Amino acid sequence: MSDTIFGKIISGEIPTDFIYEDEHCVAINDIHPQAPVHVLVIPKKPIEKLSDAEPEDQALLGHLMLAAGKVAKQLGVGDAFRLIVNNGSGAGQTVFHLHLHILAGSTLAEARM
Ligand code: DGP
Repeated sequence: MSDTIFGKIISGEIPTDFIYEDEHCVAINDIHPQAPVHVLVIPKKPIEKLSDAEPEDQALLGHLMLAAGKVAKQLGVGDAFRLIVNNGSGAGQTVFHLHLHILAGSTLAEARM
């Protein structure tokens, strides 16, 4: 598992409520929400950033998108949400364990992501 905060969350070293979990990923509420719904979908495999993903990760990347759709449905925002991946510090990535941001809710237009 990665040495990042997300690696520690996934391993259970830092106890965190998972709002979704399956064999390949977890979803947690973002600690600094930028919209009424702001959830992170995090693969259990510790890929640092999207541009480090390899062809062998193709199925996992698809899985993350499908999981995001399921989580959005579970949260009641299945018809109106935005997915964001910050890739690299120049794009605002701060935790170097790949994750998808799901943003939704009434103030989505104001989200700063
Ligand atoms: P990014 O900038 O794309 O790397 O997004 C990292 C996000 O992770 C940021 O929106 C804040 C969130 N975050 C950082 N540390 C924690 C934590 O310990 N718990 C939770 N739930 N979220 C965190």
